[in-house]
Amino acid sequence: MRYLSGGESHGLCLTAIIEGVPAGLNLDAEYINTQLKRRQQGYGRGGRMQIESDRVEFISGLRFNETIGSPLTLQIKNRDAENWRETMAPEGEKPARVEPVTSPRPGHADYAGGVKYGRKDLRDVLERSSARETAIRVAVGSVARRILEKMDIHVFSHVVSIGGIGDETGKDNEGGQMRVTEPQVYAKIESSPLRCADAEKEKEMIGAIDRAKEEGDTLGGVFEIIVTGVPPGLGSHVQADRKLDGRLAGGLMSLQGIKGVEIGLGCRAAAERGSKVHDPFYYTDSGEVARSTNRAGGIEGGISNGEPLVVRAAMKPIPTLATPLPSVDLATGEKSDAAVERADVCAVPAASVVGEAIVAWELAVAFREKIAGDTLEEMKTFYRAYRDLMRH
Ligand code: EPS
Repeated sequence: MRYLSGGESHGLCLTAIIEGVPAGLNLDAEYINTQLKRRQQGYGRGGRMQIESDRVEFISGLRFNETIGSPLTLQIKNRDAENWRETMAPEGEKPARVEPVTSPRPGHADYAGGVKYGRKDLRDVLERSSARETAIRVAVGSVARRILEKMDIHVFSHVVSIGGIGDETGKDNEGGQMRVTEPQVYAKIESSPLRCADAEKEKEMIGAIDRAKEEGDTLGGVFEIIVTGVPPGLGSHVQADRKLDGRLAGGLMSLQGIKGVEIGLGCRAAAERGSKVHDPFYYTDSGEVARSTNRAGGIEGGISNGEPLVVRAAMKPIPTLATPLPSVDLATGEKSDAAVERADVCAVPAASVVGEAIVAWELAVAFREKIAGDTLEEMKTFYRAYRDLMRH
């Protein structure tokens, strides 16, 4: 499976073409829209989310709510495009009243992208580098999530910390993180404005977001993705680009603002002895191979090992500051303040939903490599056969 997307933040729409989705997968817009809505939530988001109400349209590949094997084309309209018609016109002369963006924001793609593509108006860069693009990634990830659900694989996420204020739920990797997937705990996370299971910590986080906003500043944080039902054998140790941990980390690092990815114990493993890092094996009473801990986070040697997948990603604070950092004006050669665009104060809860979509995509791609098939029916049959073989 592969996909490409296109679309600017204030252009007409975001579009993606996915190839390789099995035929016979049941899909409807509501399923994807529910995920798009989850991405739009979260305390600390900016004005754009009041304008948008993201909804997917199927342009090709779906007939009577079933995939037909041909490329699946998805589209999300930008409602805000109406207000940017003149600034974002694909054709014609640039009107004089359309001001160029010439002072790059430290931390954004503005400067490096402007140099790379030779753009004097940095809007040409920021329109595509904007996290608006994550809306279409969630739509694409929803298709992947649908495939995984059919295989009884389920993706969860929650926010672990914001601005250094932490929620300790499950940080131990001794199995504690699995509490997150319990229905009553996950219901709390889904209804929480910060996707946080700990109500006390959440209050502190909200206070920190309010203070950052008052001061024209922004906040980052850490989210965790947990996937249950992952079979052993996805990814491979035999070649660098087939390793599942590398692919998940690459996918998550490609999300705007992500500066670090950890699998299982992650960086904490470096400070511990081997006996406190690796997960002992044992046989259950019914003779199945089991592990007493899951510090590896479900991956060993670049291959899923049958334990739940546990991945954490660290997001830096959003680079658009209402109280701007010092910058330079590339048009005049003078010092200036960085450009100020409307933006979020904190988007970690939204990023955790996008993280789910990215992990779902990477896992579904790895799953399709292992369990191929042009139809969902074939996939189910092949998967059953693989599971049977594993038992012998
Ligand atoms: C976003 C839409 C954007 C930003 C945000 C994410 O819309 P606008 O620029 O019109 O406000 O709010 O992106 C950023 C903060 C960024 O720096 O890229 C969205 O749909 O999630």
